[in-house]
Amino acid sequence: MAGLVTLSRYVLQRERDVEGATGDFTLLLSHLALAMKVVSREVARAGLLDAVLGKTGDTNVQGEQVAKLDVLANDLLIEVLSDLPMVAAIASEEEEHIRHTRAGRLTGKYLICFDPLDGSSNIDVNVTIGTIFSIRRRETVGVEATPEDFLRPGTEQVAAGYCVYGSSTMLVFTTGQGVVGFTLDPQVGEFILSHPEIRIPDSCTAWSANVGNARHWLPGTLAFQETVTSGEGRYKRTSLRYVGTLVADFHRNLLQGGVFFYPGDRKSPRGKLRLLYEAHPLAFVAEQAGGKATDGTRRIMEIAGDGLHTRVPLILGNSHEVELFDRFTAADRP
Ligand code: AHM
Ligand code: MG
Repeated sequence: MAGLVTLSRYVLQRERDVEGATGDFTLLLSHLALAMKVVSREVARAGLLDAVLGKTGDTNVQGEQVAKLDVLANDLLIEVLSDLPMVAAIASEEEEHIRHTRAGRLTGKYLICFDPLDGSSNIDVNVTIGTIFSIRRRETVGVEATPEDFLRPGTEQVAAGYCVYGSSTMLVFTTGQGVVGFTLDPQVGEFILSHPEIRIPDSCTAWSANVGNARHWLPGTLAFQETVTSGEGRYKRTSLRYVGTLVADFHRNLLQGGVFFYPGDRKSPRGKLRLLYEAHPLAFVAEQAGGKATDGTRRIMEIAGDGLHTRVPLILGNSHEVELFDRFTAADRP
């Protein structure tokens, strides 16, 4: 594909190569992209509008304070997806239960999970935030989807990705054939192909973890930290980089090489991050870029959730460091 490749052109082209494709997936992805463009616009002017910045005063199902931008992004995504006949139901970080769509509740073949605004604690201070999404096909078309339809391994995802609202807005996703990245041209209003084939470099440029939790970490995690900060071998030029927005930390490590970990520890044995709309989608992207994702023991993609908001320890990044983490922490396992 020569010249300027927009997201729609790219997906349409890809769909043409798939036998029996109906165009549904193209439509779905372009609507998701539309919602993320609107979120990007709202994020860009967050400091200017009272309606966008700050907390709503509510707490969500995780017991966390809900930011106005969380709600705005959540409502927007639900609204955009609800009229698509190919989408049956939605699971969101901000919704306790699944939401059936208006148009596709019976006939829709896709289930969508998302974290509408990842990195909520960074909204009010103008630091990079993101949206994460995961698309899976359901087996039970013809009836309303149930929560159990969502509690399936990540290997059943047909596509997943994220949008990072940074110094520019970028959409990165996989459909199981590698990872591509599109950068939003705000003047044109289109996502333009900027990263045709993303592979995670096999070097540990950065390690990312909330070291504020180190007092709760188990011995293996501490030993791993010691290795990546040793300044020896592979770690001569390794820096600590932690934004506190999973999407931003992952995005940097994906492009430059590195490892992110939010492990299980003494205080939170299941870690902090959520399986369905944080770990599964980013694990899919990481693997498709040549990296890995585990919970310290198991491949994230093979884990099926036991609840919509199940938390899971997450070790994510280039294969070398993820494997090393798992070896170091093997003795910590019960
Ligand atoms: P959120 O989806 O409510 O924003 O929470 C998830 C975020 C991740 O983006 C980030 O990796 C992590 O929480 C940061 O947690 P901590 O502040 O404990 O370091
Ligand atoms: Mg969030």
